[in-house]
Amino acid sequence: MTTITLVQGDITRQSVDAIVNAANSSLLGGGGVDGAIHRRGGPAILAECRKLRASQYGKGLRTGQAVATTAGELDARWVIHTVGPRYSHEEDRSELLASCYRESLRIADELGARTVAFPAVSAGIYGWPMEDAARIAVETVRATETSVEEARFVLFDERAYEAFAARVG
Ligand code: AR6
Repeated sequence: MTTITLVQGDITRQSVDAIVNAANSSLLGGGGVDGAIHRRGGPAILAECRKLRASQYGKGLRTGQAVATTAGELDARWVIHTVGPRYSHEEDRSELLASCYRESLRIADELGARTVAFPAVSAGIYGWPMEDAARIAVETVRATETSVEEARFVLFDERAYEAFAARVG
């Protein structure tokens, strides 16, 4: 059984086996959580991302997929980079967002990570409404078979925390 826990705060301050990054397909950094992880984690993470681009991911990481690097100076062993979908009013992309959580947990299992911190993927720059992002995140983690013991959602502000708390109950 995976225990879901909620924390309001900065994901780069978490002490866990793996920290999930809301990345983009370039894997070369950006704003939001991505920027914060690379800033605090230092250059080792970006160096590994560049190697991944040069080897398996020449065209970038596809939306809904995940890949791991070391965690540099973060208090974690790995960063799992996943690419959330941009929110669309025309198209239902929920399945791609669910895939981010499933694939991140699958990679965590491959690594042997037991504690994993997640941000609210797609709910910032990618524009996903927070309540719906929280629903998809919590439902997907609950429905995924995994050896991860703790899935810790780390929510930056109170509104995000409340949205997740309403789902976790
Ligand atoms: N700790 C925890 N949560 C955070 C932190 C932090 N340090 N910083 C922001 N958040 P976002 P996305 C929250 O924009 O929507 C990047 O440029 C934030 O308030 O980081 O998936 C990438 O390179 C929001 O609730 O990710 C991509 O281009 C949530 O984390 C793009 O943004 C996700 O916001 C990805 O956009």
